[in-house]
Amino acid sequence: MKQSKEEIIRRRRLFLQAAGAGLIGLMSQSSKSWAAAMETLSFGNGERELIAYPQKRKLMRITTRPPHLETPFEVFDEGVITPNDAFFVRYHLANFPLSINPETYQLKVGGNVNTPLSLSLADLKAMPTEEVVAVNQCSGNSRGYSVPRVFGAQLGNGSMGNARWVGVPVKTVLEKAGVKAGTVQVAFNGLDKPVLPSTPDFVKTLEIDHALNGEPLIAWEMNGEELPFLNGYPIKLIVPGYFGTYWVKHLSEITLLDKAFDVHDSFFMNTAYRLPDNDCACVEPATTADKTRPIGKLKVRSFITNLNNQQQIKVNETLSLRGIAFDGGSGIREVEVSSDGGQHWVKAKLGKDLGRFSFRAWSILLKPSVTGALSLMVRATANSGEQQPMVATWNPGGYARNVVETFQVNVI
Ligand SMILES: Nc1nc2c(c(=O)[nH]1)N[C@H]1C(S)=C(S)[C@@H](COP(=O)(O)O)O[C@H]1N2
Ligand SMILES: [Mo]
Repeated sequence: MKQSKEEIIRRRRLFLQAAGAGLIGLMSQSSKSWAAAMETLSFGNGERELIAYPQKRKLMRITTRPPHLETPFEVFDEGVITPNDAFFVRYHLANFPLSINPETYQLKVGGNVNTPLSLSLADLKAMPTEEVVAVNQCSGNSRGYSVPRVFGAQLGNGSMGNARWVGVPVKTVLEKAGVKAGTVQVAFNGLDKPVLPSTPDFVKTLEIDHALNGEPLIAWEMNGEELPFLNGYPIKLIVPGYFGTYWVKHLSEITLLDKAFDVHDSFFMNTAYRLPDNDCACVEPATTADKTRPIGKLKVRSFITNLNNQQQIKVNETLSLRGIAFDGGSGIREVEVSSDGGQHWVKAKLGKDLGRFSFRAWSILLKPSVTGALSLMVRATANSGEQQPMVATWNPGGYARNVVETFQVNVI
């Protein structure tokens, strides 16, 4: 039965009240954590409570205010598309919206344009749409594995996800507004606000050529449904191939700039989310870089998804391994597995290609012939030629980790 508009709005309010109440309820529950379901990551203080937020199944709670939830790694074995209710959640500012009315929502486009626009959701949805399957990965995904350890949320490998997004290209909207000559960057802002005036707002910028290249989308649909509230309802910026920090949620304002943002304008471009400006984007552990640049494209990565660390497997029995690989948009050329510390590599079979920005499934059959501890390594090579490094590089933010992963199993 089709719901009336009023019913939809009422339900949304109810959900939002539930979200608000949920947050308060959860905060007062921390002393009861002994009773909670837990998941443990393999680094110090890696115990995480599993908590269900509105529209979400139980996810690993990193922080409560603002909510920061990680996807338990088993989810990535369910398929190459990450289900909406299992998709990770990240916010920087505690003052994020708890109530959004889709009827009155407006996206403002202004700055260096011929015609400033104020677009409703209906206006956006009336434009020609595009669809892309793309990975959203937090820059700090896997930060908890940095050695020596670094400041910031101690994330395991679950601050990433892959979804099918539908929306209108940023290019279409900018062209409708009319990009004035001399535009160099485009700034994207969402509805969330700092709690204190001294905290900077979360604003991200793209270079104008990137904003106009047809890839970034303003999306309202995720895996065939409207965006989950905590993933940026009702619209978010999708930047295929780029780290999640650019994927601005609850997108409300686009501003075309005739000069680049400086440090006073955008803390989140000019101070946070920067990498050492050199080829490896790395420095000697526990040092800082003289020069940095904003983080950009995803680096090539791969994981085994159907093995737990220290799992027991049987000698002389065929083991079917499977997993995922992805990169910053050239697509995956090859995935290889090694069971001898990286001396020999066997090519895995690649699964269906859902596009160059998507997770790519892979699988391989292995038959261990001796008992004892076994290290399995997985390494991906992208079409660009980029390959995962065998040794982890280090940077002060613990960003963009992509070392070849090693999985320890016991052959019995
Ligand atoms: N409005 C807003 N958008 C945001 C952020 C934020 O704090 N506020 N965080 C960014 C970061 S760092 C990440 S990793 C992604 C996470 O997207 P998700 O919560 O939908 O998984 O959102 C990005 N977009
Ligand atoms: Mo992030």
